[in-house]
Order: sequence, then structure tokens, then C-alpha cells
Amino acid sequence: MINPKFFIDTLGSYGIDFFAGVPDSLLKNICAYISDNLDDRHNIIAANEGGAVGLAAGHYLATGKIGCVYMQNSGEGNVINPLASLTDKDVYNIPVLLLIGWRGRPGVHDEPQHVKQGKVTLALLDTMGIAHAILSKDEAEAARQIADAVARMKATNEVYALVIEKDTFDTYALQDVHQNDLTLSREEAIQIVAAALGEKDAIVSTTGMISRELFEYRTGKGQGHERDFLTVGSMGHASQIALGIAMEKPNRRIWCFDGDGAAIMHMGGMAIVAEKAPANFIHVVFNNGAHDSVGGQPTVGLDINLCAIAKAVGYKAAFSTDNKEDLAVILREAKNLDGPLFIQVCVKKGNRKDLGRPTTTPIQNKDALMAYLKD
Ligand SMILES: Cc1ncc(C[n+]2csc(CCOP(=O)(O)OP(=O)(O)O)c2C)c(N)n1
Repeated sequence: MINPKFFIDTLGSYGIDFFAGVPDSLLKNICAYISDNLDDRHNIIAANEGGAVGLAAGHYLATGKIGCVYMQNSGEGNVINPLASLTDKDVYNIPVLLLIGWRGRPGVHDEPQHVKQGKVTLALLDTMGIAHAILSKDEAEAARQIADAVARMKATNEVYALVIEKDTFDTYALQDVHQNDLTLSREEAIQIVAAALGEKDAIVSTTGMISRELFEYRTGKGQGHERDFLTVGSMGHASQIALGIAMEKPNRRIWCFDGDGAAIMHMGGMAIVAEKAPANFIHVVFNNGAHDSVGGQPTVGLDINLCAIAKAVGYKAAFSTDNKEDLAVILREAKNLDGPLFIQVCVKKGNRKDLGRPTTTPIQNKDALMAYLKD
């Protein structure tokens, strides 16, 4: 395995000391090392992976130095556009080093949302004309690969990708853990909101622990899962899925259970919700200021005013709370209000260690929800 310090020092020896990206569970150790050892001008957790490519391009324009973008392969979709129309040699020809965590690698068991992306990870790079290597787990060989990658980027000014398999980096535990002093757990908050739903309501929940906690809540109550669309992938798009449903089902309240990282990833969706203004839409953001599901790296969620943003784009009302008593009051009040409504619930980081995963497949989930929405 590769020691994270060795890897980052090797990149540093070639002048690569600017990082931007969206964290990934598979890159948890390297992301933690970067967080602890680079200041916040040299490590920017971006809103989405495309934004990270933009940051690396800007860094290059200002310094002539190659930047590094870290991401899960699910972020390939978000980077294709800036790779094709910004960094590509047919456009501005700007070098960037991509570090791509390879979830769903064929032959390695992974969750359903990673299977397709895992199959096409290398093919997408090939189609984009991006040279790449699978990073070796042997330090000496990895150092040779980095030397090759840098030589190539310097000679051609083109993007290069290092694809990272599971268990490539040694363990590194984040020292600079951003704790918030919040006490309500996300799971408890989810249970309180889910329990307040009307009989005909439906939920679209975002990727990661939020959907897993919602699934377990239903199981624990002996309920079916037909009212919940558990968006296992497609990070940042839950509010738009919910909007699509809400506009066609005005007699049902449609709830979006979002995370701060996901809401920020495609925050523009909030403006579209507000402009379409479905009265039956409620957007709940469980804000722990972190990408909790992939290692707890910070988001700007608790540093910005999400309620003010919701109000400014035109949600009918916005509420914020960090405790169950007020949450219960807000939920009672919300019943009598027209949406779109925005509710921020500030929660502590972390999850139950024995939290399970949905036992239904995505297609079973879709079929059950569509049947439920028909009545
Ligand atoms: C496009 C994309 N990039 C990255 C990921 C990896 N990923 C899965 S969950 C997650 C964090 C979600 O954070 P947030 O929405 O704040 O919810 P939390 O986990 O904190 O409850 C990330 C980065 C992904 N699934 N898709």
C-alpha cells in the first residue's frame, strides 16, 4: 500500500501542491492527509467535481502549476463538460491531474449505483482522450507512474488521470476533525420528519446515509418502502426528482430529504424549485456541515445561510432548527402552509455503526413508488 505522505510528497516534488475535489470513501485516507497537511488555499473541497476542474484550471492560469482534482468515479459525469470544453487540447489545453476513486470495479462487489459507473470508468477516459494509469499499490512503481504522468502533462499540457483502486492507500486518520457542537442526530431528525408525513405524501431522499437511515426507519416501524424514492446515486439531484413528481401530483405533499453536501453540489436546483413554486413541495436539508457518508470531510453547509438562500430564490418560507422540540413545531406549522417550503435541520455528524443498507433493489424501489403514486 502507498503511504499518503509519500504520495503527496512525491506530487509536491514536481510542484503539484494545489488540490480541489469532492471527497470519496475510497480516497478517505488520502483526502484526510491532504486536509491535515495543506492549508485552505491549497485544498478546496468544491461544490462538485466540475467546479474542482475549474479551480485547478484557474490555479494553472494564475501560476502555471498543475493542480490535482480528487473525486469518486461517480463524479466523472460532472467533469466531462469542463474536460471537453475547458481543459481539452482542442480548447484551452490545460493540464490537470485527476485522482479518481474506482468504485464498482468489475469483479469487485459494490453497491448498485456504482456498478455501471465502475464498468465505464476507464472507457469514459479513453473516449475523452485522457491518458491514464491504475495507480500501483507499490510505492516505487507508483513513483514511476507519477513521474510518467507529470512528464506527459508537461510535454502535452493535457489532463492525466490516476485511477485508484480500493485499499491503495495506507490508513490515515484525520487529525483536524471539524466537530460541530450540535446534539440532534441525523437519524433522529429523519425519524421525526418521516413520522410527521401525511398519508399520501412521498419522499425523495438523497444519496448516502440519509436514504439508509430512512430505509431502516420504515423497516423498524414495519412499514413498506413504497413512499420513499431512495436516490442511491445522482448526488445533488434529489430536489429536482422531487420537483418532477410534485408538479404532476399536486394532491400529495412531496418531501425532499437532502444533505448539505448534495444541496450545495447542485444548488441551482433550488432556484428552479422556487420558480416552479409547487405548493406541495417541502425541502428538508439535514445539515451536518459535512460529507458525512464518505468520511466526514467539511462542506460549507454550516458556514453559509441556506435559509436565506432559499428565501432569496423564492421559497415561500424557510425554517431552521437544531432541536427536536422546535422541529416538531415547525412540522406542525408546515402542514398549514403552501410551499415550496425549506426546512434546515442542523444535526451532529456521525451515524450508527450497525446501519444497514436498503435490501430492495433500485428497480423494486422505483416500481413500488410508481404504483403508490398511481392511486
Ligand atoms: C457526483 C458524486 N460525487 C461524489 C459522490 C460520493 N458521495 C456519496 S455521499 C457523499 C456525501 C454526501 O454529503 P451530504 O449530502 O452532506 O450528506 P451526509 O452524508 O453528510 O448526510 C459523497 C461525496 C457521489 N455519490 N456522487
